[in-house]
Formats: sequence, structure tokens, C-alpha cells
Amino acid sequence: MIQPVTISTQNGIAAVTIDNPPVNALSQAVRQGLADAVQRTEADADVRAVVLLCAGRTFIAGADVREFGQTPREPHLPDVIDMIEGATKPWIAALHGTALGGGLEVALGCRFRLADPSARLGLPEVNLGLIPGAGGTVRLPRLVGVPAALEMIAGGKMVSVDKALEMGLVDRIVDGDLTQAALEFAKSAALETPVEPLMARDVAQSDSDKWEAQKAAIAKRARGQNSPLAAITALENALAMPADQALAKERELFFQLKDDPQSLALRHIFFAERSAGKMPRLKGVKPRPFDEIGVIGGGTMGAGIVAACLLAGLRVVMLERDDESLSAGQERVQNTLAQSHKRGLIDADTLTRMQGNFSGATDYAALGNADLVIEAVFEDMAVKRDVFTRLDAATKPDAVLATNTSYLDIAEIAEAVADPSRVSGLHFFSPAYIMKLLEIVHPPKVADDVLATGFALAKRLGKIAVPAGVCDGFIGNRIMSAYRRECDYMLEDGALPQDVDAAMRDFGFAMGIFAMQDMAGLDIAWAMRKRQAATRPADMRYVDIPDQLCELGRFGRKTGAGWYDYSSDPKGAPDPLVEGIITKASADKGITRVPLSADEIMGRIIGVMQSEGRKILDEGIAQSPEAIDVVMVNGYGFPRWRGGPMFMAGDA
Ligand code: T1G
Ligand code: NAD
Repeated sequence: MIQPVTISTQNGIAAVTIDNPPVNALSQAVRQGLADAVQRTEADADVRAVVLLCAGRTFIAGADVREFGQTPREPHLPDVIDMIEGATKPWIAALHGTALGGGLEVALGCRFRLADPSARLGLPEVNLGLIPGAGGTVRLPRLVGVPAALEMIAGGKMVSVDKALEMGLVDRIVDGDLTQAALEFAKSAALETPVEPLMARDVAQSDSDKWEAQKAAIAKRARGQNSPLAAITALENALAMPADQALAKERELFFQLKDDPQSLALRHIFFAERSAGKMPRLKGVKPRPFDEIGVIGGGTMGAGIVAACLLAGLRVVMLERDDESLSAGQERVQNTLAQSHKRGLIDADTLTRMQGNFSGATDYAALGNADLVIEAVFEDMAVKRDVFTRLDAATKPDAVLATNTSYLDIAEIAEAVADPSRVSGLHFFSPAYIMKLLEIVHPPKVADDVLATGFALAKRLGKIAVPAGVCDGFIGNRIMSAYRRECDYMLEDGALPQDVDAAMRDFGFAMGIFAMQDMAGLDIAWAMRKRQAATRPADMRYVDIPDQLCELGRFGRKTGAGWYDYSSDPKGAPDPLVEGIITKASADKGITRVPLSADEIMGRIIGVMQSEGRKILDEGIAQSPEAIDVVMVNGYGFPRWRGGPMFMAGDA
């Protein structure tokens, strides 16, 4: 068996290298290798210091999450880290890529931490429904202080190396060859100054008002997820108890959480997000190059897609139907870039470069060099087919053409061009420069390398790509249409919009379905219902309450009123007019209204998601139940810590 941990000693410095692709996870073999490395370097009289390195693209990215379902095997990580911390020869961790979870905990066991400029550090266990389980909640506050430690552990976000240096989390940022620099550092005088191991240090008390406020903010953000609250408990233990006691408590909490359904759900989504985008038919298929992107339509979605591409460093041409619409679209894009700059996501030079990569046009000739064109015009088949006919004439024959339609038949759109094999669906979610999800829709005639180009674009934009077959609404919108329909039924049966939305928020959704419709606009779904009217089965229950709202011009936030009234309260207030329409609808159908409990409401919503999900799987629209869960969690606010509707059904 290949040893994932090797030692080479030169001039009294031992280099311990971990090589366990793809992310140097702390599998049992790696832990054993590290424990052996401590014993061997301690026993070797020639060794004065040890440098810990990782081969490949990253430092240790954590414990091996795949081992969590198994019985823990020795050596256990806390023991290995204690050995490193207790070693008489100082260990220096050389960090590149991502030092995460158990990986950062190992680095905290080392006396010094050097990092290259691209490194990122974090304790993201909370995102897996856990807390650090190998000393992170005890050693980190002793190094960076309790408030900073809590933010890292309860937030689960990575910090840049500059931030890490500022916090004292790393001792030095190394430009150039990290290994050489670490070996030089190990020989340097720096080691002559004894450095107290973190476990032996005291924890600095923090300002109690700030501490209470910080804890309250984290508890509010948790919205039903346990692990952020457990992180607070662990840090309180670190503050109140001797280090070894706090460590034992941390371990106890860690094992409690490891078997908690929330952690099982979050681990399911972690791996589902990494498997959902893999299409067997695309194995080894090379995507087409895409340096210049064209986007047709500069409205809500078009402008968002342009911004996403610019923020990813691509050149973009936006095409609109007239000058007025073009300048409105350009303004939307410029505002988004300015916002990103204001929030420190991009610096001034980058902003200027991105503005230089952006141009607008109303003449299709401007798309002559585009490698990939994404259409985001009105949700109308005739308008879209007309656009694709013009694109067919204006673009290079090998340019990829994609539509961002929410519901329309992409095969029918593709027939508007001479070579339908270059047409696919790239279904973004609003706002397109923020939402991580991208449904890649594959009409029957699409070429493999055209699809592969969509996946390559998704990776470039940092999106989670999920393949979907052609049907009304693909995966996400189809399931949403189904549970929105069920919610409309519940309005007639006895509920009000605020009841349904409250039940969904308590369940863990960021927003209820009626508030979400008001945000997206009621007009898109209305257009879809009108289109479906001709083919709707006569015996199918139909609720016309949303149609009545639309006929009154209540399209949601953009018209000041929809399911809620936004005239007096920007968050939206229940509207007696809407309640009147609802109770009359029940009466007109002779339905006796019966109040519905939150459990009944959620039972019906999740039930419909699961049954529609099974139909979608049967029809091959989605590749796996995991794919459906990834879509619902990343596109429709389904609470991550519940894993998704199919996971809840035990189907995934
Ligand atoms: N364990 C096992 N497999 C892992 C893994 C891990 N920790 N991290 C990644 N992989 C696999 C992943 O499934 C994929 O496999 C491949 O590596 C590439 O990943 C005691 C208990 C490191 C930022 O939460 O955030 O330590 O699909 O596609 O986009 O306190 O992976 O190719 O077969 O995501 O470049 C804490 C999790 C663990 C970090 C790289 N650590 N990983 O992102 O590649 S808990 C984490 C990531 C812990 C201790 C506790 C990301 C990444 P496959 P990828 P990427
Ligand atoms: P929108 O009304 O905000 O923008 C549409 C833009 O297209 C307008 O600026 C209009 O001037 C332009 N346009 C119309 N016809 C054109 C033509 N022939 N040539 C060039 N430009 C033209 O609409 P939107 O919300 O951005 O939706 C666009 C598409 O994206 C629709 O197919 C919609 O279903 C889909 N979509 C919308 C959302 C959402 O949440 N709004 C999410 C995903 C997908």
C-alpha cells in the first residue's frame, strides 16, 4: 500500500509530506502516518525541527468525511495533534490551497504556520452540521481571541491569508517557493525563541456586551440549524474551563452532532453537490472555448448573467432591442459591479478591467465573435424563436447558443436554427450573479461538447451545475409549480398566505412561497398558466385566486402589491382585500374553510415535492434524487440542514 505520509531529512530538518489526493483528507492512513512521523522524528537525534507539507493542490482539507459513517479507528485525530504539539522538535506547517477543519486543527498543533499568498483557512465543520472535533474550539480562541474564533467556527467561512496574518493565525506569508521558505525558516533563529503550545495558553476574556450580541446574531442566523449553537457552547466552554476539560467537552459535542439527522443531511448535500453535475455521457468530452460571451436581453436576468460573467473575468456583449432598453440594462450591470467594488469583492483595477470587458449593442453584428450566447428575453416562444433565427445568421457556426427560459420547450426553440445541436438551456436563478444554481437543460438534439461547454461555464462562474431534461419547468420550476399549486389549494381549504409562509419559515425556508412570488413577480407564472389553459385537464382542480390578483395588476413588489401589500410596510403586510378574494373563492366552490396547522401545511408541501420528484426521476428529467435535492436547496431555499425533499423521503 502507498504510504500517504513520507519523511525526508536534510541538514537536520525533517520534511513530512502528506500525499492523499484529491484534498489530502485525514484518512486513517494519514493519521497513522503522522503519528509515526512524530515518533520517528522525535527518536532521530539529527532532527532539530519538522516541516509539515502537502503534495498536490491543497494542504489538508479536513477529516475524511467519507469515514464518518464508519466506526472511528485509531489513531484518533486529537491524539495525533497532541503528539505534534507535545513534540520536543518544533513543527512548522506550510499551508497552500485550503487548510480546513481537521487540517487547520493540525496546523494549530504546530508551533508555527507559514502560508503562500493564495492560501485560505477555515473551520467549516458547521456546514456539515458539526463543530471542530480535534481541538479547534480550544486552540483557536487561544491564538486569535474568542470573538474571532467564534466568527470562524460558527460562520464556517474561509478567511484569506491576509486576514489570517492580521488575526495572528499565520506567522508569515511566503512569496515564491513555500517548501524552500519553510525549510529555511526551520533552520532559522526563529526557533530559538521558545513558543508556548496553544493548549498551555490562557484565553483572553472578551467584552461581555459584544460577546452577548455576537452570540445573539449567530443564534438568529441559525434558523433551526443546531451546529452554530453548538459552536457557541464550545466557545463558552473554552472561556470557562481549563483547556483539557474544554477539549473533552468539544469531543462529546462533536460525537453528538456527528450522528444528528442534521449532520447526516448536510453531509448528504455536500456529496450530492459534487456528484449531481456529473453526466456519464460527458466523460472525457472537451468543451468548446468561450472567451467572449453574448447575452440577449438586459432585464432582471440578462443583466445578472452579464454581471456574473464579468465578475468571472469574461468579455461580454449585451444586446438589447433598442437604445433605451440597452442603457437601462447597462445601468443595471454597472450598479452590480459598483456594489461588488463597494463590498470589497473587487478592487478598483479589477472594476476598471471588468468595465472594459463589457460592451452593449442593438445590432446582432456585434455578436459575430461570440463563442457562447445566452438569451434572456421575454418568456414568449415567438419572441425567443425570432431571436434564435437572428442569432443563427449573426453568430459563428460553432458558437454555442443557450436560452435562459424558465418553462418553454427548448427543443422547439432549437428548431429555429439550422443546427439545433448547438442549442442548450442554461437556466440561471435570480439574482444570477449570486445564486449558485445553474440548471443545464439538454434538448434531444444537443451535442455533447455543447453541453460540456455549459458545465465548463458553470465551473468558471462558480456555479453548481445540475443537468435537467426538457419538460415544463425542468426540475426546479416544475416542482415549485406543483407545491405552489398545492399552496393555492390550501388557500381555498382554509389557510391564508401568511399562514403558509410562516410555516415554511419555521421549517427553515428563508422565505415563504407567497412572499417569494411577490419578489420574483406574479406575471411570469400567470403567463405560464394562460399558456397551459388550453391543455389543462378539465377535471384538474384549478384555483384562480392568483389570476384574480394579476387581473388587478398586483404583480408583487414591482407593483407595490401582490399577495401582500407593500405600500405601508416594505416587508409586506397581509391585505384584507386578498383575504376577501380567498374566502369568496372558497365560498364560490362550496368549500368550508378549516384552519390548517403548520405541520399539515408542511406535510402537504413536502409530500408534493417528493411525489413530483419521483415523477421527474421516472421520466429521466433528473439523473438522481441527489440532483433534485441540490436544485431545491440551492435554487428554492429548501433548508440545507434538512437535506432536501428526496433525502427526507429516504429516496437519496
Ligand atoms: N473528505 C472527503 N472527501 C473530500 C473532502 C473531505 N473533507 N473534501 C473534499 N473531498 C472530495 C470531494 O468529495 C471531491 O470528490 C473531491 O474531494 C474534490 O472536492 C475533526 C471533523 C477542499 C474547498 O468541510 O470544502 O475536519 O467528487 O469538488 O471545488 O474537526 O472540497 O472528486 O469524488 O469540492 O476544489 C472539514 C470540505 C471536514 C472541507 C475543494 N472540511 N471540502 O473544493 O473540489 S470535517 C471541510 C471542501 C473535519 C475535524 C472535522 C472542498 C475544497 P469527487 P471538490 P473544490
Ligand atoms: P425582464 O422583463 O426583466 O427582461 C427581459 C429583457 O429582454 C427586457 O429588457 C427587454 O427589453 C429584452 N428583450 C425583449 N425582447 C427582446 C428582443 N427581441 N431582443 C433583445 N432584447 C429583448 O425579464 P427577466 O425576468 O429577465 O426574464 C428573462 C428570461 O429569463 C425569461 O425567459 C424568464 O422566464 C427567464 N427567467 C426569469 C427568472 C426571474 O426570476 N425573473 C429566473 C430564471 C429565468
